[in-house]
Amino acid sequence: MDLLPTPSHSTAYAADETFTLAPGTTLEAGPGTEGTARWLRAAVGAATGLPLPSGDRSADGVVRLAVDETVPGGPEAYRITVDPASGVRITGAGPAGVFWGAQTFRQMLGPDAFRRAPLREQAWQVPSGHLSDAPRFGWRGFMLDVARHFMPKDGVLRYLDLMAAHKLNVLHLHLTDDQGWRLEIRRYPELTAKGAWRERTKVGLRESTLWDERPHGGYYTQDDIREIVAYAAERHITVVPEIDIPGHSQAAIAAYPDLGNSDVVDTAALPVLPSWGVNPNVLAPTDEVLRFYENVFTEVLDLFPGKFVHVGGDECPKEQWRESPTAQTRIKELDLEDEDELQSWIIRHFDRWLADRGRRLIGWDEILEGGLAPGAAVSSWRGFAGGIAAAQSGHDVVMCPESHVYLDWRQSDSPDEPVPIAHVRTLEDVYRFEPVPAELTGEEARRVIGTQANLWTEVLDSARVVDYMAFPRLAAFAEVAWSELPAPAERDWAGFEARMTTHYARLDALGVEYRRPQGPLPWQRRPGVVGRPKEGPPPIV
Ligand code: TNX
Repeated sequence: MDLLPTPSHSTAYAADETFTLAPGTTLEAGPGTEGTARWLRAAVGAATGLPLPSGDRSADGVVRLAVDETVPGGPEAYRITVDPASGVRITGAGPAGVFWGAQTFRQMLGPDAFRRAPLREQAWQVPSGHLSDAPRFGWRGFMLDVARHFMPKDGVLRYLDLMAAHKLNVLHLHLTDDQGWRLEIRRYPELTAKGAWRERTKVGLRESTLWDERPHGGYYTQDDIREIVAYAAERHITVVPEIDIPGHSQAAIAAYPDLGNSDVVDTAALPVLPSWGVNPNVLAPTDEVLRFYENVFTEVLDLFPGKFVHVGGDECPKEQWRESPTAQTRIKELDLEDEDELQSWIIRHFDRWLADRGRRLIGWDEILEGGLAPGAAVSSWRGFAGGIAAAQSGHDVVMCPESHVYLDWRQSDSPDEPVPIAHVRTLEDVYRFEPVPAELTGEEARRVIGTQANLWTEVLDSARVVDYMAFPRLAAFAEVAWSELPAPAERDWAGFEARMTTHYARLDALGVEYRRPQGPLPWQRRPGVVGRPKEGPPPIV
């Protein structure tokens, strides 16, 4: 069946006995499984042309969905039993488990079950037997940077479907950055009127002299976000919004110049940034700026019901604060040691502010500098060190080291890779990624609540290029996040590659423009666009 991610527990199938779905096959949806029943009718129904009407008995067999809390392995665990005569039973420990079971069931039906209409008359068969499965991690994340290049709403919904097919359950949306603000905030309309648009765009990275002279931009209205969040929830995916502070904020400053360090630079002259890199124009550490962002986060909380809110915190150069009389006065008033503590003071402020509202702060590992806010969780991106330190001091960690799961890094050392940046990270490298470092033991290791693959889009200017960089590596990542795999060196890479043959057929049926094993197709190359390839193995910080 070539399931991907591979089930964590047992599978036992009889090769020669199958259950065949037929026009009379009914769907019986127990309490708590209504959402999965809707998904099955919409997705599997479309692919097979079978109506799957409601009913608990049928001569053509029944697909039964049920929640049973005694299924071991946590709320996302599930079991599937297929009997040649009576049909299919998908039992989840909770509603999410039923949904992941339905995803497995679609894989069992074959790659054509991933299309949106039947190709021809065919027998929809699943092998009889029993399967039991549960995820290794509760946070199986994918971060999409919609700030550098905007991805219209439809593209995000499509990615939610792709995530669901891979049993990924957290979509981290990087909504704001120097190059664009992508979320409608009612109270501050200029954030999108001005901050969502840039005049032109650097094509390639620093050394590049090429520009795309077309304006670029776009944003999600609050209704778009409600739709995205609801679509995700129906698929048991949580959307974690990121509003990046106090660095990576030039788009906000371009919209509201008082947010910047106007005693150091002429913030009124700052555009939405058309190029890339770590940027000195950061927020001013004033009460007005805190109030502004409290108001922004108030609307964010209203839109995103999930527990975690990401406040960024990465790459905040401190030069302007060092020069700014306002910032220096603040440091003295608060009796702080230095500018790092000033950043930490801002993050702590929002940690408390979010906690008071029943939420939890998560930020990039720089939030460890100058003292980590109590209760905060850390996205460990500069290697594993930040995550290890955070876990050892009792903070929750999402492991997403750039050295392993930054999907904007090039996939081979061929000059044909479109915009070859950073180090080579192959499909096999991702497959051999281990999110829990050996240094962590017992209680500390349990602080690693999950893992995430991050896709930054400086050089990914369309959904087609996003597909190319995300896939197939996101499939390998999904297996790392879901399945109980042996230590990296012992992982069955050949077996994974063999299963990928079937999985490529699923991705083809889904219309994903993944990178082929033999490399980019001619139209996927971008000759002349300058990247920043780096030699040697990636740094393990
Ligand atoms: C670092 S990861 C960044 C991003 C860039 C990325 C490019 C992180 C928190 N900051 O702003 O897009 O590298 O790989």
